[in-house]
Amino acid sequence: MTDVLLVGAEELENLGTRYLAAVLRQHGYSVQLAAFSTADDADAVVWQAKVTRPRLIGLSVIFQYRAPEFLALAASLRRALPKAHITLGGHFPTFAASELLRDFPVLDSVVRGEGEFTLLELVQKLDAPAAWGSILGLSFRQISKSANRQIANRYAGEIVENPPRPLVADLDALPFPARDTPPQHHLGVGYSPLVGSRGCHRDCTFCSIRSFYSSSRGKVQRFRSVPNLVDEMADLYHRFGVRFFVFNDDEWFPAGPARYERVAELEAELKRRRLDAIMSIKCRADDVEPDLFRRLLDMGVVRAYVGVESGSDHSLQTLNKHTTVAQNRRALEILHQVGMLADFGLIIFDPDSTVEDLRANLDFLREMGGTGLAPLSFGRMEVYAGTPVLERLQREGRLTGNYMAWNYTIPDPRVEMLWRLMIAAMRHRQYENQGLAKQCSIAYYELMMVKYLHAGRYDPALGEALRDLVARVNNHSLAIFEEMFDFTLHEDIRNSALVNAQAATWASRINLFDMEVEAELQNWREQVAQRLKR
Ligand code: B12
Ligand code: SF4
Repeated sequence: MTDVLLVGAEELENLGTRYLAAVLRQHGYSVQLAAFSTADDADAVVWQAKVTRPRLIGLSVIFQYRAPEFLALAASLRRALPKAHITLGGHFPTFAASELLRDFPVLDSVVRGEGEFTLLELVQKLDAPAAWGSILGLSFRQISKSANRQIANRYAGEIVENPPRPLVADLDALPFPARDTPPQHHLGVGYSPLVGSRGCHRDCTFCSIRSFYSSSRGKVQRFRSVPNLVDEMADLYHRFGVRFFVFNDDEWFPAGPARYERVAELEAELKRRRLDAIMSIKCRADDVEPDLFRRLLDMGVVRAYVGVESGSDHSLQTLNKHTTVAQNRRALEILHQVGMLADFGLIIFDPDSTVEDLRANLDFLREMGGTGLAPLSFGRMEVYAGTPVLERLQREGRLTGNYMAWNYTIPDPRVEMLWRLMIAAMRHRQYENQGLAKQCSIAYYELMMVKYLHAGRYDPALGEALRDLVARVNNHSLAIFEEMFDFTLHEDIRNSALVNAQAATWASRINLFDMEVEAELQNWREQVAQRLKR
């Protein structure tokens, strides 16, 4: 029997559940982790629950689009363990706590915001429901003892939303995330996600990070001290041989000149500890400066994901990004000059996109993607719970669906049609894990691993071949996109037979191209794997 079972996506090691587990264990509770990365994992999770018989099961719902899968899992867990307390935590439940408790009687509670100390207090007071009203950050359904185990009666219970819990003021005071199993490996290289900070100093309209943290009292963006961060890196390096640190911070830098001080301190600390490792970070375009990024590359930061978001100044304004296209262009150019892998994604469809925005985005993609220095990533803004754009579209009466999954239509029918054509033809290539774009992205990671961790086995021809292949994929996507753009502007988009026939042609051209290039990419990856094995 265990006290707590924590369930979450494990595409990368889940840091949320690992931080929660570490704090609970520090206070003497036994905790197990379970992976629920796709709906297919449900049976294994239920089995693990039956074997370990936890008193509390916590589900980590950080991705809103997966909420239905987690709720179906909660129902199966309830059937398997009628007496266990089932709670949810993470981004989506934080903003939809009352609705979820109202609509899903299998749930006992929702932990809102940062979960470590709310969950701890809940576990401590699990057998004293009368005391739950004092647990900051908790939402729960108050139910009478007789109704307690009868799901049908649970709808009757009043939903109580306790005041929020203040943010963790000192991240150094948290224990390191629990790493029960060896890290994930790719081509023999161990890699681990970690965070050096929580929160972000900006407030883009499509992002819930700001409201997630600012719904509680405290400073929204907080940093671990450099020695504390490097202690964790050194532990992973020495204990598990981790050589690749993937920073999942929303925004890796503090605002303004403070970023120089933090980088200098980290550089000194990494040197002192002699960690021969590489890193990947996420940042904003206005963080990028040549001197800073040259220094970062020297320290082992080989990849930066830059939140570029748009190639249209109008869209950058409506997204409240506080950056310009010129800054975006400059950031990517600096990264290319410095030689750091520069990944970026564009939200080319949003509730305010116009034909002019689309044109500007296509031009930007051509300029930046034609080089093949990174696979292109572009998509539509999804309206997540807790975002400023959700509030606005709600006020404007523009949303369809419900709190589980909101949807909207772009006012200009040509732009809306372009989005529909794009997703119909490019879904696999752009958005699925096995699709060419994602596979190209992984190939670039592999290139970084040989180049920086096995320099003796690196051949620049490998880099050129990958760049050429990625440029061909990018240019193919762009050529089809241009055709779609012309089609929506000049043809009768109300003629559904014509639209469907054209969509089918694009889809089959993409499939044929992808089959050929996927085989080529596979070849390239085998060569890299061979080199790493030598
Ligand atoms: C790492 C990461 C990923 C990883 C996967 C991680 C994994 N576990 O497998 C990858 C790169 C694969 C990924 C992909 C995607 N991601 Co992502 N990702 C993140 C990121 C950057 C960090 C998560 C993290 O480690 N946080 C640090 C930990 C400590 O915080 P935490 O998880 O929030 O946990 C705390 C609280 O939430 C709470 N809590 C969480 N779970 C639980 C459970 C219980 C029981 C309790 C009590 C409390 C609790 O307590 C924890 C400790 O304080 C977040 C942004 C963020 N800051 O969280 C985005 C984020 C979660 N991702 C997001 C999105 C949109 C995606 C994608 C859909 C993007 C895309 N278009 O493809 C995909 C979907 C992936 C999938 N397969 O389902 C959005 C989610 C928005 C939403 N509301 O749905 C976020 C919030 C980014 C953003 N700025 O909007 N992602
Ligand atoms: S800069 Fe990034 S993390 Fe910060 S609010 Fe904007 S999108 Fe979210």
